[in-house]
Amino acid sequence: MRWDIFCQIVDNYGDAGICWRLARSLSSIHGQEVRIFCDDLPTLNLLASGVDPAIKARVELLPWEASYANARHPVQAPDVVIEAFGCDLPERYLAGLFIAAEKPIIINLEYLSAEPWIMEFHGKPSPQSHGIPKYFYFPGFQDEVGGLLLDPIPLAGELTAQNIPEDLKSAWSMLRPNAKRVSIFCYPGAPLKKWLDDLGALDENFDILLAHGHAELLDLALDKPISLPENIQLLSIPFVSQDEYDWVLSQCDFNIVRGEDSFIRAQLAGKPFIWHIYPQEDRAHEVKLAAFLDLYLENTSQELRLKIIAAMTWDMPSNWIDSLDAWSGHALAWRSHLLEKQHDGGLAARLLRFVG
Ligand code: TRH
Repeated sequence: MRWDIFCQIVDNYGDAGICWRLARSLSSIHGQEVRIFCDDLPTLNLLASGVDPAIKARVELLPWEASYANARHPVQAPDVVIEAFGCDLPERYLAGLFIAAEKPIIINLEYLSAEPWIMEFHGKPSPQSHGIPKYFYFPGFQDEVGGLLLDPIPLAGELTAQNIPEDLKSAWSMLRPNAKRVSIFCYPGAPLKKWLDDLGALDENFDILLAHGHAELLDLALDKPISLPENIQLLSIPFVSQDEYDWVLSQCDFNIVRGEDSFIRAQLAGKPFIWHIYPQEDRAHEVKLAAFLDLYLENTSQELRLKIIAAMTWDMPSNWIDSLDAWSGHALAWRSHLLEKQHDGGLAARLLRFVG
């Protein structure tokens, strides 16, 4: 089938990240013909840049305006149109669909959530005055919902440890063999300085890999170097491609992630992590985090459960780090559980069945 994915970048990288991951799964694993129309092509290209050229060549990455041409070629209406995160389709594109002989199916791809209410809303029609069929599609963890974007499923960390991506060689050459490795990709507002100070009071070495732009969060780039204890080494890494970032997650002992794509990647990496969930004004993110923790911690001991909840809500590491080994074991078990639950191929495969 032919798919058009519409991606409007609200802020950050998540919108492009999700669209790219979905497009590559549909094309390279399921043999679909996919185009992405995006209002910020450079960001999309950046995320997709590290991938095997054969995979990239299978997906057309196009500017938003390129979709207008469809108005002149209604015959070329695709089979499926995806509105990522409810973005509005361009009027001129929609006009082309109105006069197309065969109407596509429109999918409103929603934000990921672990909340149980999505089970009731997933797959429901969203009737439109123009009559083209449109449905809500909710990604999620439960069997009844739209699944998770799994591809490419990362290999276990030790298998890929030698394949250091070019962009990361310099940072990797600074890593200390006796240090725990932590990656940080979070939103402004996280109590990072206090968190690192607390880590610094522990009797262990930590190498901290700061994602692009995060040195600024610590004022490092402003020539106001913060002083940290010697057991902490801060290393900034550049913005790398999506595959390379996935690799970083699999090579660390602990990750701080955010948004929804890096959140799933941290789980597939099989490592303990803090999910710095996208903060919303009405505090809806707290409900979302609690819903995820209910699933994630279902089979853990009460002690580990309390420690992980503390860590995820930014309690200081000294209060939970003694559970890191147990958490590492849990993270691996959770990875296996996720892959088992999504053995049907996850989001891309479920979406194909849904529209098929
Ligand atoms: O960038 P984000 O904060 O995106 C967010 C979320 O999607 C959020 O739900 C949404 O409401 C908001 O955007 C508008 O976090 P996320 O989802 O983890 O996406 C980051 C993407 O960037 C992910 O695909 C990984 C990728 N990435 C790289 O490719 N290279 C890098 O160096 C880094 C740090 C990330």
